[in-house]
This record gives sequence, structure tokens and C-alpha cells, in this order.
Amino acid sequence: MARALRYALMPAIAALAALFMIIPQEGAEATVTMTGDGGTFTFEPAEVRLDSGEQIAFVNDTGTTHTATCTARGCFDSGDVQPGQTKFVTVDRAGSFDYFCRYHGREGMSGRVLAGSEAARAADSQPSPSPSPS
Ligand SMILES: [Cu+2]
Repeated sequence: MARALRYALMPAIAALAALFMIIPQEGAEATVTMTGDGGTFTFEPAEVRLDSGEQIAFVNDTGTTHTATCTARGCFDSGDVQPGQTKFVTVDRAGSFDYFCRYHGREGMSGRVLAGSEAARAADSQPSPSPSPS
């Protein structure tokens, strides 16, 4: 009986988990999803803009461990983000920061953070990117 109940609840639990994947993570100004099971791993979106001192949540939506590791000295490093896990990093200064996954960076798993004045400059110089058809 208990087992039957557990199986009955599974779709509900899965739906709930999926919901938490797409809503912004509490306390974070930006959410970046690590995605791409079965293809090329990517950070989604590949570029985020925020103020310095704000947090980014990295959500691992794959079955593989990833990192979000900034290439600049003294910049952020999420460390290992296990499948299904979320890790938060704080971008504590203004600038343009490229980051990559330690395990899949060579395959193109990389992203960029524009923080503070850099984000403002980017917003001024170009229209915000429209969603590309997939
Ligand atoms: Cu990776």
C-alpha cells in the first residue's frame, strides 16, 4: 500500500521539481541553467547582466557534473555542480567575465556575465537579444 502511494506521487514530485527548475531561484538576480543532455552542453542563457554584488544561481539540469568557472583572476567559481543541484555565486565587482565548465569548456560550454557598468554599457549599445527560434 505504501509503495503504491509512493508510485502514485512520483509524477507530482517530478512536476514540482520541474517547476523549481524554471522559476527564478530565491535570492539570486539571475538564473543560468546547465543543459544539453544528449547533445552539446550549454549555459542557458549564455549571457546574463546584473549589478555587481548580485548572485547568479547555476542550475544543473543534466545528468552530468558541471562547473561555472570564471577565467579572470579572483573571479567566481561554482565548483562542482552535481546533477539536479543548484549553486550560487556572487559577482562582486563590475566587469565583463567569461566563464566555462571545467569538464566541457573545450566543447564550447561557456558563458559570459556582464556586471555593473559593463551591463549598462551593453544595454545602451545594443537592443536586448530577442529569443531565437529553436
Ligand atoms: Cu560541463
